[in-house]
Amino acid sequence: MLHDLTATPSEEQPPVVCYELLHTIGEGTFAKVKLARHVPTGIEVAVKVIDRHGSYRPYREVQSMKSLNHPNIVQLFEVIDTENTLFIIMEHVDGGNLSDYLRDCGGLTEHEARRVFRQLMSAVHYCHQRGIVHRDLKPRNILLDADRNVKLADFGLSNEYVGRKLTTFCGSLHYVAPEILLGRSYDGPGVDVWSLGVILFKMVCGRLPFFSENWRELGRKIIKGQYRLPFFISSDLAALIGKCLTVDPCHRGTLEELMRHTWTNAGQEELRPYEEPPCEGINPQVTQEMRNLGIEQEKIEESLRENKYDRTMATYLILSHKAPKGKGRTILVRPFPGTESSLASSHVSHSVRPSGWEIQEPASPAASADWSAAIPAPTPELGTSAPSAGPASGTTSPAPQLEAETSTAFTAPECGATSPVPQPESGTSSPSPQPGPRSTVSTSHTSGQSRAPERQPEVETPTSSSGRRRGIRRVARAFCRFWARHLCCGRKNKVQP
Ligand code: 24R
Repeated sequence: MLHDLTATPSEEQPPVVCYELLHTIGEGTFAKVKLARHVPTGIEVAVKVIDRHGSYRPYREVQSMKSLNHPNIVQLFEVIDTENTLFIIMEHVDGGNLSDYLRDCGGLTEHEARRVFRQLMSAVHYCHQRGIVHRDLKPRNILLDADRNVKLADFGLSNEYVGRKLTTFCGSLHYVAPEILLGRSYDGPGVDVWSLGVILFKMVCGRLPFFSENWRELGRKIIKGQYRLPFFISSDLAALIGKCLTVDPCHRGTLEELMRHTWTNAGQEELRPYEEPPCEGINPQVTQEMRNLGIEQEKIEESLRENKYDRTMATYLILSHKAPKGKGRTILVRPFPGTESSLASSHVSHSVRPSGWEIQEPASPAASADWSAAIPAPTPELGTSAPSAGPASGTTSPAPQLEAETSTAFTAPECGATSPVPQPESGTSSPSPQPGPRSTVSTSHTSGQSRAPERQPEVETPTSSSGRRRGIRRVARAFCRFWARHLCCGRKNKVQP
């Protein structure tokens, strides 16, 4: 049980039981996340339990989340600070995380990936608009609700970046931008864009763009921006990935450019920045429910007006967040004191909308289709392979590197950061994209679009049996499309989108 520790318990006033802690749903280096039940309402929440004496800086996470209110970002409800432990009470997202989802389904079609990526870009752009950089974007921190809508979580490594260069060496190695590995000071948004590129690559290719069993080799590949695209990737997607995975942060795509990109908006309305709904004041239906729970109106108004994130505000937000689907309701909540300076807008309004409200597209038919016809896997292409970012080519690829997902986030002190990955050899420059039997597409060092070179079929084998079958079927379908394009229309060496 988690009691309201702000109230001083006494004989007459026993501690108020706020949350019934259930089981652990996530465990990290500095924290664990438990499923809990909000006792007054019976609604499930997630409680992040942080040991205050670790090297971790918990208040940055709280400060970031207090200025965020977006349908694709996990909502903060309450902060309970004790002598040894910080409890962060948040929205519980019941569909698990993207990493597990990709493990089970062996990768997404471009259509499915587009839906996820659009929601993710909307959430990250919203953070950047409020002067916040996440710095630990990876599938494990991207949660999915029951409708497979994105809920961005874990702002434990986030920071404010407005008007300054950051120097903290942090992130998860396979998703970290080259400039961080090089120990250079960096702009916030650019490192999130790089991580988005790695995530997008992993969603569609079923493996990481940069991988090696050896950290030194891995660091070298990231710093050189050397990765290999599978043949079935469309040229628009290849171009978008290239914009993200551009080694030089000055030439890397911006989030606005990604949101306007052809691939992002194929078959969709152009993705626009999320706009906070107009503030409509405190919701009377919710305050009525709270009065029924014995909470006075004045207490509710004071808690919301002062952005207290206490038990009263939590009850309001929890009831609002789990509102029945339908017309949204809004309250006005001022940003956490001291964040005004870095906030793009002066208000954070807690609009009440069904989860995943902002970009809700019908789940793609492929997502639920049962591809019952087992299509034989294509014969793995033989031949030498250029140094690759993934497993050796010419052989059946081993399972995508899922264990790489669990590489722990690391962070070094703000100044005097030391890089755990050795510096790259001096004088090496990444080769320009070289079409050939096994193409290696390096990232362009300019913002120019690298043409996706001719690509040969390769077999990607997801781990779980059903995921493996789906993954093989997906590659087989792409293989058939590939040859159909080349056999029927006779166009050589031109990869059609
Ligand atoms: C549901 C699951 C797992 N984690 C969460 N939820 N809902 C969270 C919210 C969450 C909020 S902050 C946070 C996690 C976090 N995690 O900072 C879940 C649902 N199913 N299974 C799991 C069905 C970090 C890190 N990213 C610390 C804990 C380890 C992961």
